[in-house]
Amino acid sequence: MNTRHDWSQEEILALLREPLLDLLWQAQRVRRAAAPDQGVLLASLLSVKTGGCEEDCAYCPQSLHHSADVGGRPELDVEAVLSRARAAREAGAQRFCMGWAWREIRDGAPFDAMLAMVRGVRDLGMEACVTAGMVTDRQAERLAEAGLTAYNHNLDTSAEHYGQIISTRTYQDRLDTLMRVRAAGIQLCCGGILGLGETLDDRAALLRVLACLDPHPESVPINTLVAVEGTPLEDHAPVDPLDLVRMVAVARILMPHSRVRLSAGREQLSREAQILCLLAGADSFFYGDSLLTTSNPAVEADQALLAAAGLRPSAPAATPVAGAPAS
Ligand code: SAM
Ligand code: DTB
Ligand code: SF4
Repeated sequence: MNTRHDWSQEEILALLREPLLDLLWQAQRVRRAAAPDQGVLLASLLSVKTGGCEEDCAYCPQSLHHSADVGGRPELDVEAVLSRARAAREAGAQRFCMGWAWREIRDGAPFDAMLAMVRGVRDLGMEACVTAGMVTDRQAERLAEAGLTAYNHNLDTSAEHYGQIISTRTYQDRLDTLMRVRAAGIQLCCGGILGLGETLDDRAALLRVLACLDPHPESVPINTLVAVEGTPLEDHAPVDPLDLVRMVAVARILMPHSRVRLSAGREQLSREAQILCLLAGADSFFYGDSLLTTSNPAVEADQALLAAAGLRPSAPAATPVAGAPAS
């Protein structure tokens, strides 16, 4: 399949505006040609360090700048995190994602603990993902040496709309971190959020930045805003699920080989809307009862969702032989 990195804003806008059934048809064709037998990647999420973040992201309940700041939960230690990772593996997750409410990684004991967590998750035979803000070149290298599979760092919206949502860092800061992560040989997990008051042009612009990265981000999380009380966006209207379906379908068409992940906001979606997203080419979702600070559909409901859609999880995490290093 011809994978492109030169999509124009007009081409992407035209796709976002296509009649829905034509768009779904195209997305499904791309999906089947690119990855005919691939199952759904189940990723579990855990907040290791919650709240008290210096950044002012308007959507986020973990920012110090908002009254919703959810600080006060103790920072988890390596053993606590690994026992949650083991439980996620038992429940069927292939990837374990760990979050820190930091503006940037700083060297020291918490970073050393992060590296131990990454090694531990990999030793369980799972993929490991970290999201912890900005990184230096050396920190990215150390994460790579620890075996980190992917680093999550979202662009969230278009460069034009970004300033309405975050003032404490720039779009370029975000892009610089993405380049450092990539240079260290770690996969990129990078996507955005619908429902931030953005226009269709902003959505197309976000997709264009992602689809013009070469290579494309290996994972593209598509979140819909969870409007948390006490954040500046608490009164934002819910996103129309069909707009999410369109966003997923266009992401699939632009980035045929990337994992497109249904992320925050899935609790607000009916079973049928989620199945439409899967038809539109989503091939991953967050799996487990909670995201970072908000809730997520129950594991049993997600097992039933996969069964109803006739889909299977992608190859389960291997149970490593005792004493053998994870590959
Ligand atoms: N502090 C790090 C950072 O911002 O990169 C990592 C954690 S941060 C919570 C991870 C991502 O969660 C954000 O980039 C954003 O896309 C998403 N997120 C946070 N709050 C959200 C909300 N209320 N609704 C939807 N997505 C949200
Ligand atoms: C991503 O794109 N979404 C996840 C994960 N990457 C880190 C986080 C969603 C957070 C939703 C709000 C919360 O639970 O605090
Ligand atoms: Fe901090 Fe990340 Fe929340 Fe922004 S999204 S306030 S950087 S935890």
